[in-house]
Amino acid sequence: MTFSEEIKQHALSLGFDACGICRARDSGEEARYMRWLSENCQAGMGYLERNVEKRLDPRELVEGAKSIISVALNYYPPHKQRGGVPRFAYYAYGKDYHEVMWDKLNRLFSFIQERYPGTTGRCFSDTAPVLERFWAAQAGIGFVGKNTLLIIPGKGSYFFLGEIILDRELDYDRPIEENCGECRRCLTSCPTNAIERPYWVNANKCISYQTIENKGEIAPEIVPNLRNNVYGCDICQLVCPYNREARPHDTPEFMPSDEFLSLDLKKLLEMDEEAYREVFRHSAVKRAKFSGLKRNVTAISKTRYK
Ligand code: B12
Ligand code: SF4
Ligand code: SF4
Repeated sequence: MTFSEEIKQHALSLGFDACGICRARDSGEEARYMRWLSENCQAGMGYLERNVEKRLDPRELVEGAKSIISVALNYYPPHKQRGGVPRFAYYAYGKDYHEVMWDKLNRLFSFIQERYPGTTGRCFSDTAPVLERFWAAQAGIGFVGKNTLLIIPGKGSYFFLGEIILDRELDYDRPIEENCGECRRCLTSCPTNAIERPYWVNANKCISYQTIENKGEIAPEIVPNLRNNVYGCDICQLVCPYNREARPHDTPEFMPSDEFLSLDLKKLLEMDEEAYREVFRHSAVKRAKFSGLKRNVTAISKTRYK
């Protein structure tokens, strides 16, 4: 077995669902990325405008970078909220994925360093300027869908992505041939037309941006179209035919608590800061802060989907 195969095998033994490897190089994505910025699709996420050279070329981010090991971790929940209650996106059901990914990535990196002392590199999962979906596609894990999500054929798109960028040459995988074909379901189902064209999400219009990242008021034209989404949005994944093949994860940290699953509009409207801290103690929902969640609850309570 080659060292690259050993790395992939170890990644799976740590609970990752997919692992692929590609060369660290210039992504060649400059034109597309700069156009996305020039159309102001990043909305208020100013960090996407910074460190652009590093985002476009991982060798600018990690000194001596030669390879990118890309991994995916399933978060499709085995138990879901019941219908009719304010919806939290599936990715936010359990413990904050940054912590879970970080722990697993570091364990994979320790394995590599034990086998090859002197190897240097860094682990990432949504923590740095890295085009994570692009590299996952280059590493052959899946393909980028028209909703811009990384889709793994036979498994769907409910996966977190992470990388180890390191200074060793490895054996490289190839991108896969699959693509969305004629399907446009995500484009026609997005309630706010945030997927303005295939492979193009304008964050200003995206419910996920408005309910998680936006620190001000939710844009008034978005409020009537929030549906029941109180934190994040999964609509462009729920309608995707590839997600018919999604299977529940078995990562204990992502299991939702009974308290979380019992939340309804009344409980959310009445929730005080102490209860919020208790229910969402280790959760990614903390990102919106108590005031952000309250803002979202108030907004959806005014729509016809309550
Ligand atoms: C900013 C951001 C957002 C923004 C903007 C989303 C967007 N589509 O760009 C907002 C807040 C809206 C958002 C929402 C969500 N996000 Co987000 N987000 C990010 C973040 C931090 C950066 C993404 C980015 O650089 N966007 C800029 C655009 C231009 O780049 P891009 O979409 O990656 O596309 C590039 C390549 O894919 C490339 N490309 C590659 N192949 C192909 C093929 C063709 C034909 C074309 C045209 C293009 C193309 O084009 C782009 C380069 O110019 C990443 C983490 C990271 N560092 O990558 C997480 C990340 C993308 N998000 C993630 C998740 C889970 C979500 C949500 C599902 C959460 C939710 N349920 O609410 C939604 C999904 C909404 C959606 N349809 O994208 C996951 C996605 C996992 C996956 N399977 O793809 C990531 C990777 C975090 C992680 N580590 O797991 N997100
Ligand atoms: S996450 Fe929701 S609002 Fe954003 S692009 Fe997908 S369907 Fe549209
Ligand atoms: S819904 Fe259709 S077009 Fe959209 S990502 Fe899935 S397969 Fe591609």
